[in-house]
Amino acid sequence: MRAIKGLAFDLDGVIADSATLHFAAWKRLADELGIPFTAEDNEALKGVDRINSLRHILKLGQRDLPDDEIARLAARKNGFYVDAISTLTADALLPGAAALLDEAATRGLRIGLASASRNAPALLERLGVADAFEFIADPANHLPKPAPDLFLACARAFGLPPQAMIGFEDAPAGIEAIRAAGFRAVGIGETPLPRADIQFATLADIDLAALLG
Ligand code: B16
Ligand code: MG
Repeated sequence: MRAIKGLAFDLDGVIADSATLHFAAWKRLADELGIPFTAEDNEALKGVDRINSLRHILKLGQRDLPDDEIARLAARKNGFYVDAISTLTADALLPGAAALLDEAATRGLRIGLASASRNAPALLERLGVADAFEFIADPANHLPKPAPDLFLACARAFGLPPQAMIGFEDAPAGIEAIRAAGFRAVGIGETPLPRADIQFATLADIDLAALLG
């Protein structure tokens, strides 16, 4: 087996405790539109990019809207979300995130971010971990998950083959993206991710030496 030399992390639900903030922002928009939207409905949106998330909610409400109205609503949701993250601090890091990033850096691993969120750079700054990431894949320039593109961009940036990379994800769409990229897929969170190679409840449960071995 080829040695692992690089890690690519999802952000919301893996590094940052921000998935609940995305849900709250979508819920507020759905309420305004009179579309019933539950935490269970929200599971299908995890890791899904902004416009496709909104299209999913509109489908739940059997609404068909013109593209300019969809763009306006997506911007409105983003305003709610940007407000919500504007006051976050390192307290919003998920358990084990800071320690794992530190240990990975100490071991000389390359560290990239493969998030669908266009707010990722701002959120990393708020969390105080922006400097831990050598590369941030830009979702504006890549196909959304479950396409492998965001993860492959990390491998390419590091000049590493997919077999030398591990991806970390909390969402089914993200696990599919990691698999399609040819990385090893580590699932994070309590919700079962049967397509992951291995799953941990949080990053704090990972023994990095064992995972690399
Ligand atoms: P934005 P991840 C994803 O981030 C979130 O899981 C998903 O809920 C969100 O819709 C998507 O980012 C887009 O975020 O609206 O901020 O561009 O999990 O891929 O880090
Ligand atoms: Mg996620």
